Amino acid sequence: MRRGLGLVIAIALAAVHLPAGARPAAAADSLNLFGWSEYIPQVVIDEFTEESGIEVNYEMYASNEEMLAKLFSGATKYDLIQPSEYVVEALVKEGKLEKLDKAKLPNMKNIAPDYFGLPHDPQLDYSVPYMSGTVGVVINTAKITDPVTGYADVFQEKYKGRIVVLDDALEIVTWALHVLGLPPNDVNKESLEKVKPILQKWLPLVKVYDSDSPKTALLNGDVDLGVVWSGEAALLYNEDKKFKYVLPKEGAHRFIDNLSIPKGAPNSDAALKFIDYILKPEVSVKISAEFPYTNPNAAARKLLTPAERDNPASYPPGNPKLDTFRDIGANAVLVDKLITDLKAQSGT
Ligand code: SPD
Repeated sequence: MRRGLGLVIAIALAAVHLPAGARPAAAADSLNLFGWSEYIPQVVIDEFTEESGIEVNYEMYASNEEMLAKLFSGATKYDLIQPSEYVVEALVKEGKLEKLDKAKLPNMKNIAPDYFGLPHDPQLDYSVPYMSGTVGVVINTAKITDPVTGYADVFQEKYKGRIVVLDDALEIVTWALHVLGLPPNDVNKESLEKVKPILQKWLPLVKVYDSDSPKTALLNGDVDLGVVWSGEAALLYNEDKKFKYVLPKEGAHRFIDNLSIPKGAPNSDAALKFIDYILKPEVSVKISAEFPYTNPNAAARKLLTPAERDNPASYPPGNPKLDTFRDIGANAVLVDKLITDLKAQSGT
């Protein structure tokens, strides 16, 4: 294993407490799916099982790093994972993903052309886009009346204890990079030194860290603004139009979460069947209905309701062209350490 990903995995492993003993081997007609929380509707899984006879064991995670740690611990042999683009890039480099048998994925024709040719997997040989999205600012406009147009507006002393943010070290670091006018992939020892004083001011203002369901603290009124996944903001907007989503003026990025088969997956055929199943437009729209991220399936997009298509968090007006994260190799360890240390210092 090369140094970059090896270190990422090492840091991730150190953070995870594994259950004693490995799990029993999966039955032949089963699928061990390891995906993001709040992302794959149960109805989609149930209907897949009904149609295919394949039982799905679904485990969830809240960050790419958590997923990598469990994947490489070997405690469970996963058949299907849901890595973001920069993790696909790292896993491909390391030879850790199965090449997809496209003959078994006829519904790949539904993927929109702009998801091809991207640096992490230009021909989609190892990954199939599941959903994409942005990370931005959400504001409860019934409570916050001053304009909030970016990160610097969120992290103000007057909002101390009223802020929710994603519990994701890389995300947080890139927000401070943007404020400094640095590109989000410019992550190294020097740039981390530069963002440190900014983050030292920001983190003590945060009330809630939540990557699973940051909308909950906003809906409950525990906080009034935050920096969250676009799909979470879209759900808030559906609930109440007082929740406004803004792409930060300092800069934002687009993420693409994918389905990929880890090397040596015991049930890779079942995994391919699941991928092709969710690529059916009538299935894909069910995912959009429950988790309104940006749907990369062009055929499914045609089936969205006008309200779904007009949700500004799911489909930002003007369709801004945003960069995606790249694999930052061993610098991921520095990112993790910086945020862990700063959180400890700030008592959050
Ligand atoms: N609840 C699903 C959230 C998925 C967010 N994935 C984005 C990763 C960005 N680095």
